[in-house]
Amino acid sequence: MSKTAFITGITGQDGSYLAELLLDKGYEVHGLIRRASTFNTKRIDHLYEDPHEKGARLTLHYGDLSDGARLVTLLSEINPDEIYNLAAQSHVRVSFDEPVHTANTTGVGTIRLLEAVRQAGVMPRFYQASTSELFGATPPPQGEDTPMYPRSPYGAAKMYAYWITKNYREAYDMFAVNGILFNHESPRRGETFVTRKITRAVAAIKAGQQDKLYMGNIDAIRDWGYAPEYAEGMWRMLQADEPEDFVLATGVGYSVRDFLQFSFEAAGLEWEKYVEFDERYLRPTEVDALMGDPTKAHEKLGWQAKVLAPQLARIMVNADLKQQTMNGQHYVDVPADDIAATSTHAVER
Ligand code: NAP
Ligand code: G4F
Repeated sequence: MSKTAFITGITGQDGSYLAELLLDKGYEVHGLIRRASTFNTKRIDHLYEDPHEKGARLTLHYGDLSDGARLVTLLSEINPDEIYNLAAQSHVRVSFDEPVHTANTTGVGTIRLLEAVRQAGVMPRFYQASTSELFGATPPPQGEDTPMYPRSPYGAAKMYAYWITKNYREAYDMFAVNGILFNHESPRRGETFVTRKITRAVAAIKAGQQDKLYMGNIDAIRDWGYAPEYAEGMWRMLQADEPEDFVLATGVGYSVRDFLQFSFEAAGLEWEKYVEFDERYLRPTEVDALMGDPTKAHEKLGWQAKVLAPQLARIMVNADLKQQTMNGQHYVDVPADDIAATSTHAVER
């Protein structure tokens, strides 16, 4: 019997890789998508199957984490074996601009989904997309037992989601787990996160379409891994014998400055010639350094990150260069992200 999974955030970076993984494993996959005035399914278009075709295993449903009634209806209909709650307003800088919206989706959205599970009377295993942002001001290395000190409305909202997931595990005996994931990136990464902002700029500079890249705090340290590997880790957490929380990380930290160097080098460029500071990209409170301790995931799940930041930068630069040379046409591994490469997008953060 094939399993059925329900993924919120299926149109995001992680959702697209997770959907691929589960379909490859023979799952029937249901995804929650938001109604938008333009198409927002670019990252999963290559997975789309005509629902009229017999045996189609990917189904998309309109809905939103702000609409609890809709979640109850969907879960009653789908009766999933596994739920992956990946949906969120996931941008830390934007969360300072939209703190209430972030709390409502990233935080309270999680309890809506957990309550929908109870009200629908279904018994799925539940994965919550928790984050290294929970550790915030606590210095590295950070592991499952490290004290948490979030430093943004996003981090605080995820803190609520983290604890309510634990609480439902303890209160209702649910198989509900937190994956505490450190930063993970890919050619499908949202264009305003720092790695993708850099690799897109490198491609645009190389193509002569851009001459400057404006950045905020380039001394920040992050533990950057490769997103497809992290999707595998999420799945493994739900296959474990017991529900437990796990850190996924590479265990190695690099600065944003390092990532600039790796990325520009990959295109034969010197970053110092192009990068300038713009205070608009600073955050009111910054998380200075994140570097995870993935020992538990290695020992209990057999999970280990293989791609580190230098290789990751090359993968992403090559994909963005390729997208440039394809002149905007569809490129197989980068499902048609917005290819208007520029660092000056009006609301870029
Ligand atoms: P992402 O690319 O920003 O994707 C976020 C997804 O959430 C998108 O599918 C988005 O839909 C959806 N979404 C946003 N608000 C929603 C709402 N109100 N109702 C329903 N769906 C909504 O994020 P990601 O990088 O894939 O990350 C996945 C999850 O892991 C997020 O919860 C993030 O906070 C967490 N996380 C990420 C990292 C990382 O380094 N990537 C690390 C730790 C934790 P649209 O496409 O319509 O916008
Ligand atoms: O790429 P970032 O925006 O990611 P951040 O804030 O670490 O958050 C990401 O990872 C979290 C896991 O730790 C996730 F939970 C969250 O959803 C998201 O995926 O910024 C990384 C660092 C920050 O210190 C930021 O201040 O890069 C610094 N930075 C410097 N200049 C910049 C810029 N960040 C952005 N986005 N844009 C800049 O120009």
